[in-house]
Amino acid sequence: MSTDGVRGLITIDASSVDEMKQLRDDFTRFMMQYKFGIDEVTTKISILREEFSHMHDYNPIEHVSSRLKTPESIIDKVQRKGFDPSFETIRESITDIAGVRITCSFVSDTYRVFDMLTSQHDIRLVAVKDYIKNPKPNGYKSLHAIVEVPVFLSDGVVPVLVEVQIRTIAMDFWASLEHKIYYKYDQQVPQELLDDLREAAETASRLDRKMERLHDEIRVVAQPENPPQSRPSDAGDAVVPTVQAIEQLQRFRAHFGEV
Ligand code: 0O2
Repeated sequence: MSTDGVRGLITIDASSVDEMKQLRDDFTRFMMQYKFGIDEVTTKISILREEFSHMHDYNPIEHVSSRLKTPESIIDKVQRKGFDPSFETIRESITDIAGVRITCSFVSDTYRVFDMLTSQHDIRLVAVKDYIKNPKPNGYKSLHAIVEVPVFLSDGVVPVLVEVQIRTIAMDFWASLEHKIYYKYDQQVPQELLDDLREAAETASRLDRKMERLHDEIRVVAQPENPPQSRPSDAGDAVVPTVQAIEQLQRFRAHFGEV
């Protein structure tokens, strides 16, 4: 080994190692709470999605994705914003550690899903930013909600903040392209491209309005006598009783009434 290499080594005493281990465990526990917060919210959304499909023969949710901010990017944000690096301060001031994105077909669905989710009694609505009604100057549209959900751990319950973004397919398409362009140009996007993006956002909004109008018209005109059953999952299929099961239940009830 070269002497340069030896000189480069840092001596870490036992108490520092213990301190690092403790910090790693605390940080892992902190991150896990947000992961469970995401699990709670995505489970709620899956239930709403499946129940709505069965009861209304219509699915307002196209796609759901989630992301957990990495520990590195949390620390970056803490440094950038000059926050105190304690877990308590991070918990209070960084509200997008856990993120869930819901993509809907139509604008009205975004508000419907928002209402269905935020009206649940164990969800606390902390903040709302309605960039659909009030788009950002660059054309960005989305409905943002910070919600607090209870996460039940072995030693108690922890309230966890989750950022929920709800938008249409068109808004999502625009936002992911804009995000890529922003990074490609290292945030120095040429004015011409910014103008094109703004125009594309207006085109996306027009498309959203047109698709919703068409959808409303189709629903009024085509009310099939036997609408096809939606099939969200294999397990979902099992909840719809067969004709035989219904007849059996009717016979049983009639017999029960006679006894
Ligand atoms: P990522 O990787 O998607 O999480 P904050 O910056 O979070 O402290 P802010 O800006 O008040 O606070 O929050 P806001 O306005 O609710 O926006 C937060 C998130 O919304 C962003 O997270 C993006 O996901 C999305 N967003 C907001 N504005 C835009 C936009 O103009 N274009 C696109 N493509 N997305 C946007 P992050 O952390 O930036 O990114």
